[in-house]
Amino acid sequence: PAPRTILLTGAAGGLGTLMRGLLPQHGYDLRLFDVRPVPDAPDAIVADLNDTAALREAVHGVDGVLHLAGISLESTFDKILESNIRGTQRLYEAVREAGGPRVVFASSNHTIGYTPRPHVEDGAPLVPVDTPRRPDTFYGLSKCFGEDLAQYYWDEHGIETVSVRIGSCFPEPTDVRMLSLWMSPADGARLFDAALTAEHVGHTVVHGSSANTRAWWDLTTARALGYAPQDDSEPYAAKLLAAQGPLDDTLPAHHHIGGRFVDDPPIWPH
Ligand code: NAI
Ligand code: 15L
Repeated sequence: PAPRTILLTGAAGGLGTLMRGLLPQHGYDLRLFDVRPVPDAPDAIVADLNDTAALREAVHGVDGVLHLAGISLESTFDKILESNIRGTQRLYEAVREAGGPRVVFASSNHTIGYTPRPHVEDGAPLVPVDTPRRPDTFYGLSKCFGEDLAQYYWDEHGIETVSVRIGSCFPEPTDVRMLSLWMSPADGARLFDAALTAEHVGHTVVHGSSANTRAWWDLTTARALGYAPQDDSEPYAAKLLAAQGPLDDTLPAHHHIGGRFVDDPPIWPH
């Protein structure tokens, strides 16, 4: 089939860089957008999400939008408001004006960060996708807003979105918590592809991770899109557990899904 053209916002970021490498293998042509220059990509649109003229140009003629741009850690409420809340609303307006290509929204585990981690090994159920939201930061709160914005644009304007609550998408898991939340970059590309191509998604919320042996959350809605994860963090487990020890529930950062975002969140540097 002919490559589908998608707008990739946040193309200069960590996940954007990984997806620039992987999504072309799934048949996508990428149009890149970021407020920072994108290395080796002279055609990238370098603009802020609040630049409505740039957004109009960016979404014109695309078959879908993979919306990764935004502040990806905790910050001041004002900065989060500008990039993640206003910026995402402006993107949806441009999408609506363009006739509604589907959006895949990079939501986060931090929408439910204050949920206690389930002891699945002792028989506790996996966390379902409709568990009540318990954001752990202004950052997590902005992702709750993004999911609600997506629902509203579906109900009001018929714009489809898959909100992917990403666990931790990095080349390798780097701590014990991540063994439960890791999404390998290759599985990330598989999930975004499924989210961009599944039929009749309306607004669907999915958990985004690999098929981890130590998973905390349920992947049913992701699999229903056709996502078939191929990776598992388990090969990294012995080394990480030997170095860091098991999670200790007396520590808030170990007891909750959001990890250190619940008490000592990493702060956006800019
Ligand atoms: P990142 O911080 O490396 O990349 C974000 C990119 O967005 C940056 O290149 C930045 O310049 C751009 N950006 C920020 N504000 C912008 C604005 N106002 N206008 C235009 N561009 C703007 O983050 P990463 O790790 O690549 O994450 C990508 C997305 O996925 C983020 O929305 C993040 O919240 C979300 N996410 C990522 C997870 C992960 O494990 N990497 C986990 C959960 C969610
Ligand atoms: C996120 O939402 C962040 O954007 C990412 O940098 C990681 O910290 C990830 O969550 C995580 O919880 O590991």
